[in-house]
Amino acid sequence: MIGVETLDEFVIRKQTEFPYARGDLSRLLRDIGLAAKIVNREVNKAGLVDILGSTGKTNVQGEEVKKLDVFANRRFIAALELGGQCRGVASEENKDFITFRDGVSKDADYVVALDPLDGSSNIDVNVSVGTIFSIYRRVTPSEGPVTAEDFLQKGRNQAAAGYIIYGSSTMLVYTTGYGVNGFTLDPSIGEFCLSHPDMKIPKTGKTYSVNQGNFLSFPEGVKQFIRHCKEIDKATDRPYSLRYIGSMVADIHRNLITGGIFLYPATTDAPNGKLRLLYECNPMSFIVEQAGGRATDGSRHIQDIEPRELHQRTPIFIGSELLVLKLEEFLREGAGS
Ligand code: P6P
Repeated sequence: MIGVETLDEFVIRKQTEFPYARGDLSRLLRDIGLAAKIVNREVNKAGLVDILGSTGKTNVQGEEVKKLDVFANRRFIAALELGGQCRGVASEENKDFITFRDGVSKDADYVVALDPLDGSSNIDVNVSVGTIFSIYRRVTPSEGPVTAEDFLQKGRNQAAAGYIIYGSSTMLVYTTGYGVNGFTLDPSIGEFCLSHPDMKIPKTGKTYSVNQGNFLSFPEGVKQFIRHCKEIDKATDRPYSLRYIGSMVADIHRNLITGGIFLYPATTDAPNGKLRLLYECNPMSFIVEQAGGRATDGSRHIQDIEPRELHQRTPIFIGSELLVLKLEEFLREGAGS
C-alpha cells in the first residue's frame, strides 16, 4: 500500500520528533490499537455469534451490562496488562481501579481510564458504538502501587486521549496534545491507516445533538438555546438539524467532521449530568479542543474540573467553538431568569 501510513508507523515517526521520548507512550497506543482490532472483529460479528444481548447483570452505574461490554472490557484490560506500558486501569465496567502487579508492568509510567464500549445499548440494533480512552502519567512513585490519585487528575494532565468508533468503517482517532489524527481500519491488511491527518472541527455548524426527551428538565438557558436552533436562520432560510444517535462517540465524531454541538445537560434524573468525567468527557474534550473546538460544563472547561471520584459525572457541552460559546451565552442569560 504505497503512500499509506499505518498507525504503528505514524506513532513511531511522531516519536522521533520527541528526542527524549522513550517510546513507552508509542507502545501503549499500539497496544490499544491491537485491542481495538480484536473488539472490532467481535462487534462486526455481533448478531452472528452469541455475543449480543445482556449478561443479565448491572454495572456500578446501575446500567445493564451487555455481553459485548464484558468482552471489550476484558480485551482492552488484557492488552494493556500484556503490553507492559500501563500500571493500572479505571474502567466504566469496574467499581474500583485495577492495578497490574505482573513484572511486565512493574515500572510502567502510565495509567488508563477507559470506557470499553460506549453506547452499548445500541449494539443489538446495529448502531455505531465506540471505545474511549484517556492516558495519564502516574503521579505517585513508580516503585509503589497505583493509587486513586494517579487517576483523579484534571483532564489538562492527559498525556493522550482517543476513541475508536465501530461504524460503517472502524476508525481510531487520538491526540497526544499535538493535534488530532484519524486512522481507518483496512480489514484487508488488518492495520489502522492514516485517513484523517490533522483533524480540525469547523468553528461553527448547523447540527445540534441532544436527547430532547429530557427538554422539560433542562436548565432554562439550554431550553432557550434549543429554541434558537429551531428558529429559521435568515442566512440559510433553515433551522439547525437535530442529529442524535445516543452513542456519544458517534455523535461527537460526526460533529468533529461536519461541525456541530453535543449537549448532555443536567436533568432531573441526572442532576450532575449523565456522562462520566474521567473516561468519557475528559478524553473527548481533549480531542475536540485539540481540533480547535470547545468543551465546558456550561461555566468551566471540562478539563479544568477537579475529579473527586472515579465515576464522577458532569454536564457537558462540546463541539464547534462558536456554538458552545453561544450556548454559554444563553446559559448566562437563562441564569438570570
Ligand atoms: P440518553 C450511552 O449509554 C451514553 O453513555 C452515551 O454514549 C450517549 O451519548 C448517552 O449515554 C445517551 O444517553 O440518556 O440520551 O440515552
